Amino acid sequence: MLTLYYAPGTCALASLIALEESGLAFETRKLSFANGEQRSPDYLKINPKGRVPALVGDRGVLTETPAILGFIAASAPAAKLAPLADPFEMARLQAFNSYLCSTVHVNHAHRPRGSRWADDPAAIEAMKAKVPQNMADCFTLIEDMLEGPWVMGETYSLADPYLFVMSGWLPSDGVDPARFAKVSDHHARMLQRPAVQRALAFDRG
Ligand SMILES: N[C@@H](CCC(=O)N[C@@H](CS)C(=O)NCC(=O)O)C(=O)O
Repeated sequence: MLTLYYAPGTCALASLIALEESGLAFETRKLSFANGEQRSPDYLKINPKGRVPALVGDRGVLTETPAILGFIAASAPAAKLAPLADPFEMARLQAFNSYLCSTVHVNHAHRPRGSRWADDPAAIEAMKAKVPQNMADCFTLIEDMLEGPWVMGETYSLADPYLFVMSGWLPSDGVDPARFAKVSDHHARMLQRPAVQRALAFDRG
């Protein structure tokens, strides 16, 4: 049995959707960021980074969304959530997810989590002011990359829930999603998927 450590409104939603899509048996543990549970001694024993998601299984703890998504896809080959047998396509998928993790998510975090990078309130405000531009630049690139209904083209993969989560942050980051027609279509298409609906019901529940 897998256990996903989760907090509502976070990037952990991508892993939750992936688990819902996979057919793997899993349970969830919700953390309250409002109560600082991600930094509680008990949770830090599971993930010393103090972040979600963390996925716990028989062999130990996995963190970092691209790694968790890759693990889920490889653990449920029948669900066809990644091009596991094609090294080049697999690398393309990982490149996309790595970009979301290392660049898009980090650009977003400069709005709610600027104190990670600076103590000076003026510097924190300056970082926040830059978020709409940085996010729009990222999504201009992503919009140009999208060539089909899904990130990988005709085939749904675990890049899709991850993009869905990041594009869902655009309004709160001061970017009008309507500027990106293909990204907006992708978001709407994702909302039709039962796995996404189940995950969102849990997120909001
Ligand atoms: N690189 C990590 C980032 C994880 C991360 O930053 N998660 C945020 C939620 S989106 C978090 O747990 N923040 C808690 C905090 O900063 O205290 C991943 O992709 O999984």
